[in-house]
Amino acid sequence: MISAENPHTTTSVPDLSSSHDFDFNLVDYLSQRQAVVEAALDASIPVVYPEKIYEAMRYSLLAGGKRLRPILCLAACELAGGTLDMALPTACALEMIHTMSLIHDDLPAMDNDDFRRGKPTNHKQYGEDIAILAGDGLLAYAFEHVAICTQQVPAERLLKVVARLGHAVAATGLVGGQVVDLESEGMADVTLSTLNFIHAHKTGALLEASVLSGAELAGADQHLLQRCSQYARNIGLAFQIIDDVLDVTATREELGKTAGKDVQAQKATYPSLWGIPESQRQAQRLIEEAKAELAVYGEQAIPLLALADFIIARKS
Ligand code: GRG
Repeated sequence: MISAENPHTTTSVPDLSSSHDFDFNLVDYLSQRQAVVEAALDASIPVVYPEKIYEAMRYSLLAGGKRLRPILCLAACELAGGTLDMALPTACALEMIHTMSLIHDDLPAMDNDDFRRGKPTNHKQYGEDIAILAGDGLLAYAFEHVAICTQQVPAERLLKVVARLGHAVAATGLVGGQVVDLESEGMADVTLSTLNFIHAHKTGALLEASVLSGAELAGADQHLLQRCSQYARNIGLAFQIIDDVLDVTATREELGKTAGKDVQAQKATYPSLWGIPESQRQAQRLIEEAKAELAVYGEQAIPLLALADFIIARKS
């Protein structure tokens, strides 16, 4: 859970409580929503035989993290007039998918990282064989969880959400982004359009699916889905720009993972193309545009507006 007061956290929340025009406390909102998500995730995967694989799945799933994807999903569902209960299984599934992508990303065959969310990576703890299977187990279970546990949502809406999640994970999403990322490593001439492709798929696709699935579960109309999509694309890109900046400026303790990894792996990043000040300006512009998309919905949109601010103010 992220909380400035929680000494076990690997992340910290900047004080945004007074930086917003509305009577809305983001720190309180985040810690309440994180508590809801943590409890649901904890309950979602009990440990049964063969215990080792369930423990490995839970090891990474319950290791903290900002829980941004589930929180975006819940907030979008509420914006569209739905309830938390309608979206909670999908919110958990998004975190399962995100966590499995981190487990596989950290493998020696990919980014080869030793630390994640302030702990040894899954393969360091359980070995590569179990880490691969823990990722596979989380991915498959995410879809089962949405299909079995979602209630009060018509089946045709649920089907759309399942298809959307699949699209975000497949070669049309995370997998495609990861492939181009791996191919681009060490190349000196990575263009802005390739960098945008990598991150729109590797990072943006799941963030967009988080917002859109939440809205879709509540039966959002095309107009709202369109605005949510533009909001999510903007925050997704801004999120990655800030991720790249933090890789240069933050410490391992703040990040909960190895810092300076992009330079070490000779990866093209937004700061390497633009420098840090311009990267921050671009991220700020994207966030302002994201907020403008949803500001028309007034008070209902306040949590999503504040979450957009959080994306650039975060320190981890
Ligand atoms: C999805 C089938 C399948 C395979 C995975 C490895 C891979 C293919 C894709 C890589 C995806 C990846 C790791 C993208 C990086 C996304 C990103 C910016 C992660 C950091 O997210 P935060 O900051 O992390 O939200 P926390 O720990 O807070 O949840």
